[in-house]
Amino acid sequence: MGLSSESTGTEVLNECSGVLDIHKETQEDKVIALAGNPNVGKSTVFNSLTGMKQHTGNWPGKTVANAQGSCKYKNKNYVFVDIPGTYSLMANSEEEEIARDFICFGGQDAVVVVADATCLERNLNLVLQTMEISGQVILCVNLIDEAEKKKIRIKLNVLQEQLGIPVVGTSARSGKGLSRLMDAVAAVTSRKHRSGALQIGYGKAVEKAVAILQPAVERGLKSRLNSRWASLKLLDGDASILNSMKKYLGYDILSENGVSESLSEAKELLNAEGITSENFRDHIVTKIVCTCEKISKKAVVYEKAEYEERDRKIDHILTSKATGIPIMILLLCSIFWLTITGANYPSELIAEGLSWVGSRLAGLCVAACAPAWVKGLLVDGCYRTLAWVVSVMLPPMAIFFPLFTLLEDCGYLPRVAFNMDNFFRKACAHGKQALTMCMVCTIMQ
Ligand SMILES: Nc1nc2c(ncn2[C@@H]2O[C@H](COP(=O)(O)OP(=O)(O)OP(=O)(O)O)[C@@H](O)[C@H]2O)c(=O)[nH]1
Ligand SMILES: [Mg+2]
Repeated sequence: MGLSSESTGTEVLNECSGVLDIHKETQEDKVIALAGNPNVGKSTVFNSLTGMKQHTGNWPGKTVANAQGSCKYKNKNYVFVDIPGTYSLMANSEEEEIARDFICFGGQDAVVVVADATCLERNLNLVLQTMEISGQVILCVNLIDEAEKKKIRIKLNVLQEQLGIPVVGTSARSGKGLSRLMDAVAAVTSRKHRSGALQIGYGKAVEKAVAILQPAVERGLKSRLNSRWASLKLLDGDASILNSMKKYLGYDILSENGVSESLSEAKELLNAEGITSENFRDHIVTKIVCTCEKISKKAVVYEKAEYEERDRKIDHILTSKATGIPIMILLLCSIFWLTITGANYPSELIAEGLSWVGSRLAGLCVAACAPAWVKGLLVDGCYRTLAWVVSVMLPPMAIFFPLFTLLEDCGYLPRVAFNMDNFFRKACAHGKQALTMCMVCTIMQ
């Protein structure tokens, strides 16, 4: 679905105004958060299940705020919340903070993490981090059709065994696997406690530090957030999650009985083991990444290794500093040139045709002895203005949008966002905005 008033207009803002506002029809409704990396098909899953019209497209960062919609399955009502794409829960941007805060404090009954089957290893990072917060996680391995094209086979049963959570393969665009996903959602939300989910071990020193801190944190949190995960965040000194905790819990966890003292003791222990505030996060991230790699090695089969190799080479050419930016400038300039100059010819033809129709209409007015003001209002005013707008606006749109869609379908737009990110960051913006800018420039020209 493209940009439309339903997907981007005020209705969406109204739906998303309260980050944690969930509109349940009855108390029995189950709330399901849809999380995942950017551009993996979360909104496509959401739209297919709820019949809503969230904006979808082949570039990252379309969903920037939570949106919700409901779906009935086997006589039960589920409220799905489509949250912005995020690569990790160590929030680095506002959308990532929204995603993390919803997973932490949204009070959902389950989280469906949507992952891209063509690059599962990278996506597992978020899956593992989400599992650290919530005990009710389902993994939806989407884009299975794309993976099949690339000769990538995902052993879903191995993945399920390794992670210890339900894993479902889907091709959301064609609706394949979505009923199995709903079965998994129904099963997870109908049982209260589950065990067997993988828990990452961070090594002796960190585990000892967590053991010191966790009991005090557990008492302070009163079961409102996973205490092990919160303890790791306190050890990390993540200011953003501390602020969110204050905001959503309504109190400062550090001022709760014994938390600050235990935190100092745990940090002392870590320092003695050579883990400082500077390298703590690296230590954690390394463990998570290594676990993703291990699981991915067992669960993903590349049946055609050279396919991946070819993709990597193309990617390198399209995103490296030396070739990526010149190719991008050349490609975008060619599209703009085609749009601007190419549109002149059909514009002239349409203008001529409509002007011919205009003179016939004027003749008709004279033949019908219509007063001069009627001819002036209808033909010279309304018709000619409309004819001018159509002949000037229609051809560039008819050229630009198909070309832009072509770039979108072949996956070039995320590369443009990547190439532009550095420049946009210097202007306190984000590379993803390059795409909206391209569209605005063309509409304005
Ligand atoms: N081939 C294929 N394409 C899919 C599938 N699911 C989604 N897509 C396409 O993938 C692109 C991204 O889908 P979205 O639903 O916008 O992804 P998202 O995760 O919501 O993206 P953000 O909101 O930007 O994080 C769109 O072009 C979809 O049509 C699928 O199963 N197969
Ligand atoms: Mg989306």
